[in-house]
Amino acid sequence: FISEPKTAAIVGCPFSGGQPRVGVDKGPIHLIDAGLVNQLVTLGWKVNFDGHHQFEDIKAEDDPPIGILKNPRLVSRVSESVAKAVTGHVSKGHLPITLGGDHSLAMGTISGTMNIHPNACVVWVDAHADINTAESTDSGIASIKFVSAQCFSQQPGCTGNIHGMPVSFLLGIGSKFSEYAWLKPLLKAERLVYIGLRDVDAGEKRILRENNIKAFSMHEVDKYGIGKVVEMALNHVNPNRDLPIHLSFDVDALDPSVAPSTGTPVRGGLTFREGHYICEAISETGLLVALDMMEVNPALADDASVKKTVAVGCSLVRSALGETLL
Ligand code: B3U
Ligand code: MN
Ligand code: MN
Repeated sequence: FISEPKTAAIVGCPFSGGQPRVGVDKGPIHLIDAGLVNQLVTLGWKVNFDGHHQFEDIKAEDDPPIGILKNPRLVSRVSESVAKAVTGHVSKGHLPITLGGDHSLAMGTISGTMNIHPNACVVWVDAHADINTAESTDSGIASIKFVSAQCFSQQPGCTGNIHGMPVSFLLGIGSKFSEYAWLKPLLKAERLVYIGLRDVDAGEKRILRENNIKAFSMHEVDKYGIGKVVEMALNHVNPNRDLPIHLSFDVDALDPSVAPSTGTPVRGGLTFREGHYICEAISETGLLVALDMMEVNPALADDASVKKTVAVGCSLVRSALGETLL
């Protein structure tokens, strides 16, 4: 699906409106400053990057919550513009690499991919399922208190943050909002698979069950090993290994010891190698058409932790683009 010469297009998205913590908008800047473009060139890719997206013209004049949704218009317009950019790159046979920014951006990236490849499958690597609806987003409060003390103390009421919801919007489940009319629910539940889950709200678990969505939590990673998990995941969404793959990687899927600088770290995550293995195995299929690297927040944790997180973000992207294949 990628034309020769192999070309990657960096979509830098300094955006934080889908969640409450400042700093995640600086993620893409740090990933680029760490030398990502040259690293990919060294791997033999042509790389197009003409600066980070400026969402200036999109700034919502006045953006009060719609029901429980926070920054609903801003998130919608930013994702819509990201969708256009991604569609443009994919239509040329280029591989868009979207650097977040918070994970609400995936409404844009996945819509953008599916506009060109409606049969694409999505591999969502994350500690979280990001599948809350406007109705279910409340269901996290009780568990957050215990699971993530940090989240609770910083943000009483971690609800209505759209970075916890992009998957439900892409699937077309839950309430519809006229502000999101551009977003066509092109994603089918059977073309979606998760790896790395370990902090899933009660309402989200119900949604996963009711929609028969395949998910490999950390429990399955422990039980089967990452090699088997990725094989089973691909067998589910891409049984004949002939469909394009969109990989949406939330850096918080990794253990906080590996990627500490992120908004909602959850202990017990993927090791450095497990994270890379996922990227390598998908690279090996030759079916990757779009990649997201999300939720790197350089404002959280000390300098050494930031460096570590940014470096691992770059390294995962390189693996997805074939670095470790001999
Ligand atoms: N499930 C919670 C918490 C969360 C989701 N994604 C992140 N945190 N990074 C929510 O807000 O929906
Ligand atoms: Mn996420
Ligand atoms: Mn997450």
